[in-house]
Amino acid sequence: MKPLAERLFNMIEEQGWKGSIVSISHLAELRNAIIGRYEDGLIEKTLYRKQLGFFSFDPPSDLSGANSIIVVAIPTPQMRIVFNWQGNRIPVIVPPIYISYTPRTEYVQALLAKWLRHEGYSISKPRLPLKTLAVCSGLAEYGRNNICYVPGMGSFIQLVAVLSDLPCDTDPWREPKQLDRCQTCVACIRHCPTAAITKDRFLLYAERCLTYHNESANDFPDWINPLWHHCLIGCMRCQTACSENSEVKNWYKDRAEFSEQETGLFIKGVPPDQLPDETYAKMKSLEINEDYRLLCRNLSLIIEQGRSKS
Ligand code: B12
Ligand code: SF4
Ligand code: SF4
Repeated sequence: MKPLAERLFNMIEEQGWKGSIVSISHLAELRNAIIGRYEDGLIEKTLYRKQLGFFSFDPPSDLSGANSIIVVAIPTPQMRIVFNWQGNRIPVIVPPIYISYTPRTEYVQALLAKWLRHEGYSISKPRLPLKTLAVCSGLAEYGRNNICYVPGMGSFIQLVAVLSDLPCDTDPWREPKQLDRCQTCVACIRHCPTAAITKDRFLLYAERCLTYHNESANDFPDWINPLWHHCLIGCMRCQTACSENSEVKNWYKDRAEFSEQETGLFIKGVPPDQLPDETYAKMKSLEINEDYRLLCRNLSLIIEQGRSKS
């Protein structure tokens, strides 16, 4: 009989995913990678509070004898949604992971829980920095854009983790590693509209990242040029510019099309409960975690750009 961890990773690979397992003793290093940098003043205060404050680096209280952290990368395409407006069909991209983010996480965690339960083990759901975990577990490597890449999947992945009492016999933990390709490349620096990626340090200036701002309901700072927005949410510039993504960068799933009338309702910001039933159902079926009003605002910006170009 093959060792348990090997059988677990066979099951993960049968799903088309890739995974790794490290000892739970590395919670301290994960803490230091984030909180250490924050305490050294390298992470901006507001961004830390809003985006990173939810992490927990303590052993789980709902799982005694936790031994390991399992991390999985799931290949995830971009989604394309078509909006009809003033006689034009306008395809708008939703970057990988935004659509069905929570159901995908829950599905992966439930499958791991079921498989492990059958073998006599349990899981707990962590709140950990998943890129640091994926890279230090050997599953992924960092690009200069601070996004992580898995061989054969590029950066078009969603990361999911669980804590488990499954023993971790071989521990592949390592120091963070950068893609070799970055040694001779600066494409993401050149294509990043906001100068969030720089040569002066590896750590992203995340407070400048367009995604940080268009995921927020706050007004945009003055220095953001509205023409920079090109996705319904988030930004794809540093991922599509990257040669490491050449195999996946044209991977889209067409998800929905909204008529001229429906698009008009979104642009006006008509509240979800006042949308026609069919439009509401279509919008809900997208399973985008983000706030509806925020998506309407971002869509208006993209449509407005089309107008200013024509
Ligand atoms: C907070 C957050 C954000 C914030 C802040 C991003 C940031 N860089 O911190 C904002 C809103 C800006 C954001 C944006 C995006 N995000 Co986000 N985000 C997260 C979240 C919740 C935490 C990320 C985190 O740990 N940040 C803290 C910083 C300090 O860690 P870090 O970025 O890994 O930085 C490390 C390196 O810089 C390293 N380092 C420092 N110096 C050096 C030097 C060398 C040589 C090396 C090798 C390393 C190294 O040390 C740091 C700590 O380990 C995770 C989900 C999760 N639970 O982990 C998703 C997550 C990271 N996001 C994700 C995605 C997809 C995105 C976007 C691509 C969305 C989009 N635009 O479409 C962008 C990418 C922007 C970018 N270039 O990073 C995915 C990443 C998938 C992937 N392929 O990597 C995640 C993992 C969600 C998921 N479940 O899959 N995100
Ligand atoms: S674009 Fe170039 S520098 Fe940036 S992550 Fe990709 S390979 Fe590295
Ligand atoms: S997601 Fe966009 S704004 Fe953020 S680092 Fe990448 S290119 Fe720059």
